[in-house]
Amino acid sequence: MTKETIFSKILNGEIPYDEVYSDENCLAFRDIQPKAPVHILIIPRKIIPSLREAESIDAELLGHLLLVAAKVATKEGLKNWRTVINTGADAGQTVFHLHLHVIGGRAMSWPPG
Ligand code: DGP
Repeated sequence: MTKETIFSKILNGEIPYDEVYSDENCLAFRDIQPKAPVHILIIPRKIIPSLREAESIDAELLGHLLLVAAKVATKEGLKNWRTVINTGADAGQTVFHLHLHVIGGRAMSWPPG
């Protein structure tokens, strides 16, 4: 069963977004609430609510998303960046369509809050 989210609406062209990269498997666009000078979201076109629901059949897709993260970060001129996947509400996930954050353009601390 697929559940509609704000990201499926973006994929369906129902709401506007600032595209950074697109291919047949994923879409990358700028986060509407950026936490750093560069904050890009990468989402698979396949609806997977979170990493928890990803399956072995998704292995190639998940690897592709990581390679796209590196591609868009490099395209943005970043040499250092953070790639984040929040999984579950307590981890900070608010949109239940699997997505990678690519965050960069400033120094970051560790651990995250
Ligand atoms: P997370 O908290 O990991 O589920 O990240 C969801 C991110 O999605 C959050 O940083 C804000 C962003 N976001 C929410 N709604 C929209 C939207 O309509 N457009 C864009 N571009 N980003 C959105």
